[in-house]
Amino acid sequence: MADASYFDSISRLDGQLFIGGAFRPGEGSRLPVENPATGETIGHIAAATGAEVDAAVAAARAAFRIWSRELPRTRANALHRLGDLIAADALNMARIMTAEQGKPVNEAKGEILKLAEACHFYAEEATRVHGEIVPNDQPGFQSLVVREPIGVVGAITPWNYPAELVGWKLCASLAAACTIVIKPAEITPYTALAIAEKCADAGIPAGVVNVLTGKGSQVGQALVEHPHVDKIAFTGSSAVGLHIQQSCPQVKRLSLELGGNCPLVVTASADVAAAVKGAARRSFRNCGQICIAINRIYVHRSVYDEFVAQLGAAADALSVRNGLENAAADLGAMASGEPLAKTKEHLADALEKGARLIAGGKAPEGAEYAGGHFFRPTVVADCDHSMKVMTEETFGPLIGVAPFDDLDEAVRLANDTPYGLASYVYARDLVEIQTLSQELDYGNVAINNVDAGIMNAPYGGRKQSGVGYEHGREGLLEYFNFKHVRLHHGVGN
Ligand code: TAP
Repeated sequence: MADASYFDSISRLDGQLFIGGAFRPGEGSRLPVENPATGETIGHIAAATGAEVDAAVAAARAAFRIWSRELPRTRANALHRLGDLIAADALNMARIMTAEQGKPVNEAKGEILKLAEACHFYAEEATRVHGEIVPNDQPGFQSLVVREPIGVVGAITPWNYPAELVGWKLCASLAAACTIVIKPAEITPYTALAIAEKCADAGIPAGVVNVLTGKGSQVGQALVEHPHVDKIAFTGSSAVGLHIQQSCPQVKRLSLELGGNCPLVVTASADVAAAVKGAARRSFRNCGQICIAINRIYVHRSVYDEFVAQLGAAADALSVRNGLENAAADLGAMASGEPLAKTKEHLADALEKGARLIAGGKAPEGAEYAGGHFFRPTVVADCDHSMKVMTEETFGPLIGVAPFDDLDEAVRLANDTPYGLASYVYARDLVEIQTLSQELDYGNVAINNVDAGIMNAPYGGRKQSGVGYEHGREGLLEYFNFKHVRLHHGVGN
């Protein structure tokens, strides 16, 4: 039985909003939050009202005047304190996350510790925001390019990585001297509220960080439309991202980190065992509810049968358990009935169109699974692009596999999608590696590994996978305006 102290944290945060440096009970209606492994209601969030949205934005705007004048080192120190506090409470925060999201506690703890790392990374970056001096054509002039924080950021985040996807926006905002109003996903609000608690404990000044709970179509949309929100940093589906872009009534900075439909190409020269290990990890971790999950795999015909058999065995070997009770399970519950239903729909579609079921294909059996959203890791082979699993984002523990005969065909199939977030390659031949890294039309290409994102390199999509970057210097620059100061000093005239 898991330690239940996380439940006290959830009770303390129940129905609370974090505005102007203090928690307060929300005045709006209550929405239930479910443990996806059991179907039990673990608490309720407040649907923030229009007045509460205004109050949070006003608090962020007032705080911006002070925060943006702080020395970079002061903001860096605050971020370091935040990172230390989060790391120190990682297990409790992980259990909060598992209770609302379903991923096993060890995996959730890994995410919390990566959030702590992000705090420290952005703390260091805060002190390294440089401008530029640009040469002028006339003597006696100097052009300075100065970076100034954008202002108030509205951050809207999904449920699959409830800590990191909030954290990247929070840390970059704080490092850049912006202030932030966060609207986490309706089904995973407590992780964001727990982060707000840590911000208060770290002494981050009142109003710099605010958290509003509620529905995206109401609270999220209110931030998008708010005249005093200067930038929207959104992570979520391409459909909602497009809606935000189209419904934003003012000219406003937007970063949109959207959906994926990520391919893996396994060539004839690949280390097949390594490719199978990578595919199993990046297809099924977090139940495939990852924007950069491998959704579809193209394997050279010469190693196809071997790869399919090994991937099926690897999928069958993974454990699916209640992630609160079994911290080290490979997969927990899916976050809600919605991605589970889509997974089943994509599976039925593939089987109907002639795909071969290799592994999984159903929920695990037994009383432990009766109330939750569970599904076995599933592999289907002999797929083609008439099937949804090969052309749409599944966002579940389902992977489609297809053979290819030459590299041109692999590139064409891999790029045959409106998405452009991440792609993967297993190959040992240098020409194959160079060709694929050049030709794959994706923001991230991982070769002989499946960790496409690291904290100090830019992470972003192209095409319908979004605009803008998180991570790295590029991610931080998303939170600045550039100002050109052209000075006529007359020296050398
Ligand atoms: P969405 O349904 O798009 O929801 C994302 C967030 O937007 C939630 O907080 C949601 O609130 C809110 N929202 C919904 N309608 C809104 C509106 N009209 N105005 C403003 N906000 C609104 O995505 P999801 O199902 O939570 O997450 C899965 C998707 O996120 C996948 O497509 C995945 O690929 C993508 N994703 C992308 C990345 C990167 S880095 N590219 C990373 C992770 C996930 P509610 O929760 O209340 O609906």
